[in-house]
Amino acid sequence: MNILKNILYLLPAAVLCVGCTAKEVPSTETGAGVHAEDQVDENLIVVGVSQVGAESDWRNAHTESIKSALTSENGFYLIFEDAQQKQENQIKAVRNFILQEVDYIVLAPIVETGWDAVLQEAKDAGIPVILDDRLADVDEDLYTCWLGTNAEKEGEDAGHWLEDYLKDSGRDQETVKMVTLQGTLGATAQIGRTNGFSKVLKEHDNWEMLEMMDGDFTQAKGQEVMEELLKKYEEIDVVICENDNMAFGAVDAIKAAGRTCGPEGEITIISFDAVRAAFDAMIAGDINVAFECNPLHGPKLAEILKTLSEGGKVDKIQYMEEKYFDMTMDLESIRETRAY
Ligand code: GYE
Repeated sequence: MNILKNILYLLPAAVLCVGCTAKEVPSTETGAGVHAEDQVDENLIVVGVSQVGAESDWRNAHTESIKSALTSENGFYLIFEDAQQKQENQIKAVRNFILQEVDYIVLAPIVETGWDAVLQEAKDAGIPVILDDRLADVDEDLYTCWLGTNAEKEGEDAGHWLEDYLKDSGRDQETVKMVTLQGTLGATAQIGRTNGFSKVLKEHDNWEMLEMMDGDFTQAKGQEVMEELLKKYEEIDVVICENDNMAFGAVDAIKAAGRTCGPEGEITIISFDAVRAAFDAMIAGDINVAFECNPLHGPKLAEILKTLSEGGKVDKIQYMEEKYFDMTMDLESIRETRAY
């Protein structure tokens, strides 16, 4: 049976459904976008996804994974909005999804705070919200479930890795001076990695955290912040970079300052994500270790949406599986198996 369903969308941002039949897709959006109407197969699950931006390799892999899972062949009609790292754009996107009467909203909240009002609006409209990647600090009944990474565990694992590394190199009794390039302040991945590492830091009187600075998860900001820290502190033994892209920026800053890093250098670099370029950096001897953060959420997300649309229940919190990689492993072979 073909029933026409009205969905409102902004043409340039929408991933169009080609060759579908049925549901009508009109638009009411104001602003610069082109308004259009489209027909959507009534059987497709209409999903509005509000993505943070394109600030890192991880983020691009995450976007790709979602786009390739939520296709019309798989039973979805995807409306994808890139917020360009601005919370106000995400709030606008969610409000548009509500107007468009999508079946589900998937939100990767840039930071944890500031979502109460808009998520209440989604709830009032009867549209389930799935939080993906990062959490929102809201009442639990404002979202159906959360799929993401255990960033606190990643941070703690990094601390334990450093313990072992210093011990193996006979430096566990020395004073170790470190700095942290933090991700976007207030983002789940930042909060978790900082807190997780801090737990281990507190257990070591000889570990000295000189300063933590916001590098916004980008390579450019990571480099800028590292340049500043190198000028400020003569001795830095360890740099904790809360994602790979900031680590790449930090490596550039360290080299430009005539300093060395990696397993053979004076500064140990710890990173998170383990994207393919991080394997290159580890193989080149620039980064010591990368803690995996798996961005391939698409298939799991599709499974959650299918289950919900069939009236099934899903776990409230779902973590992605993750490992870590360092120079003691066969990085060249592992690199070949990496999907991102
Ligand atoms: O580590 C970073 C990205 O939220 C887990 O965001 C994600 C983080 C990821 O920009 O590279």
